[in-house]
Amino acid sequence: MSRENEILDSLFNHTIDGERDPVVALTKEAVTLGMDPLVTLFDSLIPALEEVGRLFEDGTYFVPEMLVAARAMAGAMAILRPLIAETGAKPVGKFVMGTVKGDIHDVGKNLCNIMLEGAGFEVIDLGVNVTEAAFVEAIQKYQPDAVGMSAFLTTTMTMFSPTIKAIENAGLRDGVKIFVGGAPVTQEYCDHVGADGYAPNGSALVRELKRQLGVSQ
Ligand code: B12
Repeated sequence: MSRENEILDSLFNHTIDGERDPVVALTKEAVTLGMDPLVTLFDSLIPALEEVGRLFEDGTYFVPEMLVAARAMAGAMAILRPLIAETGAKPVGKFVMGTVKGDIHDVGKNLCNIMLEGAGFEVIDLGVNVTEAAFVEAIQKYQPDAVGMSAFLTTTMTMFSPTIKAIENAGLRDGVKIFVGGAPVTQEYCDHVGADGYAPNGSALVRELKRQLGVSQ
């Protein structure tokens, strides 16, 4: 087996196991050897994270395993991201993401962002404690295909409704898909607040987003 193929295999396995140091080292070696960053991303890292998402969904993996895998992938992405931007690869879509006002939980949001970026979306992360006005401004400024709101408290998921109202009042609702998520959020609550989509985890978000935007899976 060529060294290139060995690297792709090892990257796949170390990412699934959440071993950030070897993932970073192998990614650097791939770059030094002149391997195409898109091949490294699409033939090894993304399939690994998809496998992690599958292991999570079937109950083999839990949040900690998913988090370390995502962190390992983030280490590789930090190296590859600028190189991929250089190749001029066209992102499949633009996504504005934020944790709603009053809420500072960001781990689930960040995990979604990495999954979205891994799937080829450009993500604009507004951070935590994001006001209705800040969501509206970001939609005006970045003109995303979709916006995501994360909430981890039953007291802050009540911010979805006024934020969606503010987006409607600014005349921006028709041009953007709105996704809601976070630990206490359900499909019923998504329907209740009039959002377009809910997903229980990052990989399900990517799947549902691609479906709604008509991007091939
Ligand atoms: C870590 C943690 C914290 C950390 C947050 C650190 C950080 N940087 O995020 C700290 C210590 C700061 C914290 C603070 C508080 N916390 Co807290 N926290 C947690 C804990 C243990 C884990 C949350 C987490 O990160 N999970 C890991 C991620 C990966 O979770 P996940 O749900 O699987 O994420 C996926 C989905 O949610 C989805 N998703 C997430 N966002 C989005 C967005 C979209 C658009 C979509 C589609 C999907 C999506 O995809 C994610 C990735 O796959 C939870 C327990 C729990 N069961 O959730 C409590 C929990 C959320 N916290 C709780 C509470 C009460 C608080 C505090 C009020 C405590 C206090 N008295 O101060 C404060 C509130 C601070 C604030 N104003 O926000 C309660 C909430 C109760 C409730 N139902 O309202 C929980 C449930 C704990 C409990 N059992 O009581 N917390």
